[in-house]
Amino acid sequence: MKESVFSICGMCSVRCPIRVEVEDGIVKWIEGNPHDPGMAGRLCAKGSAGLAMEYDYERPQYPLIRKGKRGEGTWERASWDEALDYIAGKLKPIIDEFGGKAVALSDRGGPFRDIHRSFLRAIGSPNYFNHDCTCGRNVQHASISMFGSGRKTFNYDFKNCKHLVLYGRNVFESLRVKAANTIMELLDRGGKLTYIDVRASNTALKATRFWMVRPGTDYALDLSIIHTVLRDNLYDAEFVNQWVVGLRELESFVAPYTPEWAAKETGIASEEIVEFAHEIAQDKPAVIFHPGWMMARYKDSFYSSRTSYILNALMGSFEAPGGLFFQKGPGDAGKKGLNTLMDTIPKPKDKRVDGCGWKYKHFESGPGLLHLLYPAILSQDPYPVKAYIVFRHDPLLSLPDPEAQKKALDKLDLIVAVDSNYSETGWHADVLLPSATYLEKSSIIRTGKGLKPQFDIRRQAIEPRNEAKPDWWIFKQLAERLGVGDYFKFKDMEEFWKFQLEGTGVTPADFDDKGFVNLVDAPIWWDRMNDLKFKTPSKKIEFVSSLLEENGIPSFKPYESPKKSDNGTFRLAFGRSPVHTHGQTQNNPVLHEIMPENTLWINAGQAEKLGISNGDQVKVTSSDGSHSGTIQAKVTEFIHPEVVFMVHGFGRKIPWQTRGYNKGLGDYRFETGLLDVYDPVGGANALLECFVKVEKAK
Ligand SMILES: Nc1nc2c(c(=O)[nH]1)N[C@H]1C(S)=C(S)[C@@H](COP(=O)(O)OP(=O)(O)OC[C@H]3O[C@@H](n4cnc5c(=O)[nH]c(N)nc54)[C@H](O)[C@@H]3O)O[C@H]1N2
Ligand SMILES: Nc1nc2c(c(=O)[nH]1)N[C@H]1C(S)=C(S)[C@@H](COP(=O)(O)OP(=O)(O)OC[C@H]3O[C@@H](n4cnc5c(=O)[nH]c(N)nc54)[C@H](O)[C@@H]3O)O[C@H]1N2
Ligand code: SF4
Ligand SMILES: [Mo]
Repeated sequence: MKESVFSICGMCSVRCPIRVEVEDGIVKWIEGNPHDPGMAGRLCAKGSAGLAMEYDYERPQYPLIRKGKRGEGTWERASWDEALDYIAGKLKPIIDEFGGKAVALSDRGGPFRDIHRSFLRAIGSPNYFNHDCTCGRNVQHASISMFGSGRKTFNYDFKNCKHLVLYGRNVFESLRVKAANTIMELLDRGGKLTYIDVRASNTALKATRFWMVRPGTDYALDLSIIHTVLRDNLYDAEFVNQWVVGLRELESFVAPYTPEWAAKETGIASEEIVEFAHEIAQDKPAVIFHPGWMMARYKDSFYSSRTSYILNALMGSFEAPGGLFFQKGPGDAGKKGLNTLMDTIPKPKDKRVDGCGWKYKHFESGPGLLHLLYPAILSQDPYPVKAYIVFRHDPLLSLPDPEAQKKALDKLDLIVAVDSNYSETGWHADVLLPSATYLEKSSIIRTGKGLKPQFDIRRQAIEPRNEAKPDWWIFKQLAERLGVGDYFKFKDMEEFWKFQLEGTGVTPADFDDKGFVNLVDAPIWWDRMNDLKFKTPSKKIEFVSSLLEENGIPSFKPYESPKKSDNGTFRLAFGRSPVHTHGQTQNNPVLHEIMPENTLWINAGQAEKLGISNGDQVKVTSSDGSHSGTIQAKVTEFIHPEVVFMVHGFGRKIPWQTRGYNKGLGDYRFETGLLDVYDPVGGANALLECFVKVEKAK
């Protein structure tokens, strides 16, 4: 029998809408949801490789309980009852003696969190974490400091944009299918793209203007652009007068940061900076400075992230066609939102173990900061944490310095991993539970915010293969075993959807035709001069931030030049390949074939000094000498001399993944000593404060 199922891709965290064709219980075809104009049937390579992932036998098939030492890879197959009883048997005495707060859980964030977060809440733990300390935290906190709400308050109207400015936001390789398509259209109709990176990525090749900056100097560049915009009166005065607090303070702060000064720091000619400032002023307000992620991985990236938001405000781009728009939810459409399980469970009274929200008032408490869990485990301050559940997250690969992490993790009585692949963290866990893949499970309904808010659905396409189980089932089972099953009364996802949709006027059957339900017909735009909803105390955009000032933190931070490197020592930069997702696809049969290993990009001049030719094997050593490995050199003019680059996620060490095993090098393994190096104001791990030695391999 043939079936067509609307669902949501799970090959990366973008979660694009898809249509899946199933014949006699086997997936035959996956494509972008044709009813969604942004997708129109299109999918990226990773999304298409969902088929290869699904039918790969080198992924967890049944529950495993560790027998040998942690990480050694000696496992015993268990039934679900055995595995769940084992976990509950360990968690119960921990909760009895130390309270629910002694259990921490981390995940990948995103829209499908209600059930496992409810589980954590039900056992009385405030210690929920996600991946964001390694991703968007500095930008998140920069946004909160200026607008009173996080980075996802806004989205980008690429469709009408006249000039898009990207700092290492490699849109054509680090993909979001819809955004990449719309930005291609922007270029086709003559819109401008200014791209700033330390190397020429594929996005640089398509850009109108490419600036190869010295690593870590985006802040200097932005300060000089702001300087020029204010000096030459290029900003949207009407918008700024209406909505901005702190313009005068900004003006005096940027006074010394001239384009001539910035040219020396960044390597970008001062005339080009001035020309650029005048160009964007002509295109305003249809200008977007995308704060991205990659200017946010240094020790002071919080402040550079703020400058990109400041530039958007100076251009008056908020709620202007072609600029940044407020993402509207069901409430803004006059509709009721989804019910959540979390709301039915009392909030734990204990404070977070990482200090977020109380010891560090400027850090949002929501997902906290995972890197602060490790010192708390070691010191037992403010209280002991004894168990860690890691769900759809691989911290040993995504946070710096796996060996340093293991020192803390090994103090725990229990580590449980729930994953649909073998992850580095799962391999080091005590129990590894095989999670159903996105094709094998239904997920909770998600709210899609935007100009036209909607609800969308991930529907199960096929039965789980082997013994995998959907995550909602796993957490419900654990809750029942721990005596809090009353909160999880739903029998299956169908029943949970009904609970979510109660009172909204929408039913699960409404998703049958297209996989989503629009809550409005026309896009919702607010009046940008009179009706913007900033959540700061002043209800304005706070260049001078009340949140920061109240916590004794300056709103503007003087520029400090990043550390220079030479003589065979380089800053190690990393990024994505369009055909891989972090560390989870290196063993995918198809994606492995397309890109089996990574290379080390090195500047041609530097390579010559070191006697390295294109294609040579080179030895890379971490700054403390504790880790090294060899990799093929890619010698190119198109990378800044102070930096070397490798695609993230390779160098996997799980022998059961025979294709990806030991192929290429893992950037994260070179980030030694960086687990506790983070931006003190933004909170994110300073992944780019990493230096390595490079030499020709013997
Ligand atoms: N050195 C270095 N570190 C980095 C980065 C870098 O480029 N270099 N990138 C950073 C960034 S931006 C991010 S976002 C983080 C990402 O770090 P992570 O969030 O850890 O990475 P992901 O690859 O998204 O996936 C985590 C795990 O989810 C599993 N998974 C996938 N689908 C499912 C599912 O349906 N169910 C379950 N249970 N599990 C599933 C995958 O197999 C994988 O093991 O890493 C950060 N860390
Ligand atoms: N194919 C694919 N797409 C993805 C993902 C994936 O795993 N695979 N992951 C998704 C996730 S979680 C995220 S967060 C996004 C990340 O999306 P991006 O941030 O756009 O992508 P990255 O590839 O991590 O990094 C982009 C660039 O930053 C540059 N860079 C390094 N240092 C500097 C600097 O000092 N200044 C500037 N201006 N640039 C610098 C690097 O050279 C690199 O080219 O991608 C998402 N999309
Ligand atoms: S970007 Fe590609 S892999 Fe990620 S969700 Fe979309 S289609 Fe899937
Ligand atoms: Mo990310």
